[in-house]
Amino acid sequence: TATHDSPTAAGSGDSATKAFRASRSTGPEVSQERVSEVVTELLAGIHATIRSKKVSYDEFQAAKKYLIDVGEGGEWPLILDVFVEHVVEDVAAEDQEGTKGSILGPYHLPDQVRLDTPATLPRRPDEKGTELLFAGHVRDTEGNPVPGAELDIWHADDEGYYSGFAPHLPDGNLRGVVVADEQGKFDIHTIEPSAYQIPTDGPTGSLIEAAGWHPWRPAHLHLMVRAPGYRTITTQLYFRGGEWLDSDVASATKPELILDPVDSGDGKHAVTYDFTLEPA
Ligand code: MBD
Ligand code: FE
Repeated sequence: TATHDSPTAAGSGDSATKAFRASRSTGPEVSQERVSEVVTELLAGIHATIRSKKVSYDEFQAAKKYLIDVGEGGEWPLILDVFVEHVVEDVAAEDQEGTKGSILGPYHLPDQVRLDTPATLPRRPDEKGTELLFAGHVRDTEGNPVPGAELDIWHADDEGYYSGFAPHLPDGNLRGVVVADEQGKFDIHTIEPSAYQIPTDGPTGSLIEAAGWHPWRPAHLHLMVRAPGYRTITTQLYFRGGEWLDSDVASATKPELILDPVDSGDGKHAVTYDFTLEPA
């Protein structure tokens, strides 16, 4: 039983929309040719579905209402990251070496506290969850250490909520930018997150329910690993045996990204994972 009001879909949607707008003050230059080519094919896909599924006027108007609701609920970042981003990531990964990437998702926030290793992510005095020591090295594709690499890490708490997107959590909770040492080594103390459930009281949740799908992502850590001169890796790490690993609603798991923590005897978990960065 929760000791606080549950975050609402509209509240976290608004926060995600604001965070996204703030991260994108200028867009890329896109040529007229590119806009025409991509949008023409996108529309052709929609037209083909209407024909093959014989979509009715009622269904078309219901879809229009639904898309209006997605915008009003602030859920464009959520629904696009859940159902579309994994394919954009697949395409980007075609020419990416080193550690596998995964989707960014809607809940990254910039400018979190910088911490030298060994680091403990900001947490409440009574933070629930199994303690996790997450350690490893950042190296380049030749195996050389990347001194001072930054590990920008953020994850949900033991109830599956993200700070910045749930009003009962302090700003910056379970978020930080950890700076690796001269050997590229990092030690991060945190807690294991719980699985994440898409809010059921907003448009993304109502689509999932209407279609008879499930709203869950397996428990995960989000990371961006970066260093000057290297291509930034955006990825997520999952937990062996975790529920929903084989049916992530966001289709963002990869076998190479599953951690296997061991019990360090005192009820705490420990795991190592090494990152490989390719030259920019
Ligand atoms: C998440 O926590 C997440 O990582 C993604 C990709 C989408 C919704 C919520
Ligand atoms: Fe997430």
